[in-house]
Amino acid sequence: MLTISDQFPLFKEYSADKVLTYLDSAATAQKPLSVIQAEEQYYRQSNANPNRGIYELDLRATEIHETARQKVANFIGAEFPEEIIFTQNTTEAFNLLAYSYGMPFLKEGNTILITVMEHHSNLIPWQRVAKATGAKLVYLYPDENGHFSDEELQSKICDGVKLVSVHHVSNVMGTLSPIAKITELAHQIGAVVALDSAQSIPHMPINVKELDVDFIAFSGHKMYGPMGIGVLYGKKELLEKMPPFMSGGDMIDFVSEQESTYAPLPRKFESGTRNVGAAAGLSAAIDYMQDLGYDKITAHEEELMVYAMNRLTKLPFITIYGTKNPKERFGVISFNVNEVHPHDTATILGNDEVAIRAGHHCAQPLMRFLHLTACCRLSFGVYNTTKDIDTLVESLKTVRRIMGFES
Ligand code: C6P
Repeated sequence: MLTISDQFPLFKEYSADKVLTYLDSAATAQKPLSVIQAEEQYYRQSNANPNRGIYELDLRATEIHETARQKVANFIGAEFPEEIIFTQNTTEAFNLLAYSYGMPFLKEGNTILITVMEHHSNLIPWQRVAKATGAKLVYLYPDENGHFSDEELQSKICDGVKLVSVHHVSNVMGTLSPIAKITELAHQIGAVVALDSAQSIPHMPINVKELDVDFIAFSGHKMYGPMGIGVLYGKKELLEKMPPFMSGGDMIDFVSEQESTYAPLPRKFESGTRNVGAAAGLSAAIDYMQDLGYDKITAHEEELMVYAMNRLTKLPFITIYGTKNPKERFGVISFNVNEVHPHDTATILGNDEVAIRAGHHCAQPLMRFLHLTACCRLSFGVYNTTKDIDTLVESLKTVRRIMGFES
């Protein structure tokens, strides 16, 4: 088991007299010192508007931005750095995809296929594309454990489907989607596949070649990097034929009064001043994860998941949503304290300095599918230990007591 919380300044600096039990890393991860320092160092030593000036400082800023792009490309096994488009976050990545691929290339008679487990950022943009183009938005439904049957996949990934956009790991159920089967079936019928890796990249290695997906989206802030930077990876031949999303400065080649031509990849999709400080932080986050090694990260998180499931399933007043097999869950456990509103649970835990999330988790169709209005969710990062789970369990017992139950 890793014990590395001292590499994360927030745990020391949060309070002089309180100990934080942070179990909300699926919302955003805490940052190691090296990430904080990389962003600070950029602003102290290299801050300029990249791709504009031809003086030393500007060349430094441009180099930091492009080095980060190359680092992301290597990290996820992309062939070309220009296949990496920097966005603000996963949400912007999906909007880019919806506006630059969905709007121009989909039409009436086409189907967009997603799952009922998607985060709203991989759902609302497709609703808008469907409304604007006349394409149909169709859903894959899982069983109660979050698994999709072969029959469901085979019957829905059929003629007419042009785009399949699915989660890699669900932010509520914690389960892995059957992405190999999905890409195999989708590519057989010429559909493109987009993968939401926001909740997988903090926990498992991602290789775009092995996954054979056409697009991948993720956020820097969930993988120990800063807020304000995310990634859309796309296969070069697809990105090349897509029109720009946002337009304005830096994404152009030649501009006349009525017409413009656009810059080559990746700048066609990166208009306006870029977040170079966040790119520096993201580079440092990738270094941090690589130094730690995914082998250690996955072993640590598996141990935590086994421990947490074991302790939680022994509490008679807890209902867990989705599979109880810890080997099938990554990073998150969604649950409720029986007969207690999830916001009451989260508030009482918060009073004990135990930070979890309660609500619909930006997945309202999934909540309805599970016959819930809301639930609690705990989620792990590399800094959590079994002690955090023990603290949570004690605090859950307090919830029951305060709400007037004996156990
Ligand atoms: N989920 C959670 O607490 P952004 O906000 O753009 O960085 O990430 C959006 C997003 C997309 N897909 C998945 C699977 C996600 O979990 C998230 C973010 C956070 O579950 C905040 S709502």
